[in-house]
Amino acid sequence: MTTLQEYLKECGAADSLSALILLIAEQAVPIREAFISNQNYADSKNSSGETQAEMDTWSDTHITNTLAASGLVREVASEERDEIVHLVESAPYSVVMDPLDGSSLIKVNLCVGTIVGIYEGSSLQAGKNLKAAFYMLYGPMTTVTVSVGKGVAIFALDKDGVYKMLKNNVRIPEGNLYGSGGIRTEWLEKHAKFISRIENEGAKNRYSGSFVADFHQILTYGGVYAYPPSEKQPNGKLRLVFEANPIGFLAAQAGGAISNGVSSTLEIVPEKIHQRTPIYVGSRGMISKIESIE
Ligand code: AHM
Ligand code: MG
Repeated sequence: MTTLQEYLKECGAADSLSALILLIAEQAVPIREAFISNQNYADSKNSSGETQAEMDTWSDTHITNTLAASGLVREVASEERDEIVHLVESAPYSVVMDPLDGSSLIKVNLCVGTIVGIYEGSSLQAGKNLKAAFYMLYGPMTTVTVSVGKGVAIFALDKDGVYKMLKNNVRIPEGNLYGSGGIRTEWLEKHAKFISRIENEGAKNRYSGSFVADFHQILTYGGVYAYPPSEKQPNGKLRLVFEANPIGFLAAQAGGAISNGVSSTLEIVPEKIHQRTPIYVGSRGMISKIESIE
């Protein structure tokens, strides 16, 4: 069975890029081990004003320290830090990350994950410029879903600590699942129309509260994950740099798409690190439908 390391080589990824992906993916082991002693919320808030879970800060510190020691990274932009962390100025890569996505689900032992994007050069670039994007999922298995611009592949960590391929050439089927964040009574008309249209066409609701896990379901079965805008949050809840861009890159590489409801978020050059964006990500048909509604 092809290992993650072999796959990256087959894709023609630069050795330094492969080394960086493997290094971050290996951190799934200590992150998993840390869940048991970091079950609670911390007394701190992140830059978006959300209360941090102990695992948010633990994973952020752990991965950032690992990247600092690697010598491969110029900048780290993390959902859990106000500012970009500057490491080695001459290093080739910048890492953007949500160190622990879905952290409200830790207490209930549902699936959460780590989302990562890697750019050459600086961290504030359009998502279409990503050199690699991947996420680790801490579910019944520990998996990595990865793209270096040559499609998408999924790997599972075995008992010897090696990622072995589960699936190559992943394509998002059109599918019929949807998961939408926000509160129904606060949805704007366009989003409400979209959801009622797809429900009338037979779409079934599945939403866990972990973007990365919900996206993985959409990647597998097809459909759409949405976190829409509202009057109170005109740009929705999720962040362009750490969440939309890496996941959108993977969706596009799997034949799907990501949109803010009007156009692709992969084209947007971020103006600030914690910029939010409405998100619709999934199969192409679903994204065309939301974009076609006035
Ligand atoms: P997090 O990065 O702090 O975990 O927040 C983002 C999460 C997403 O994983 C998830 O889809 C969404 O927020 C859930 O929000 P809500 O509880 O409003 O549905
Ligand atoms: Mg998140």
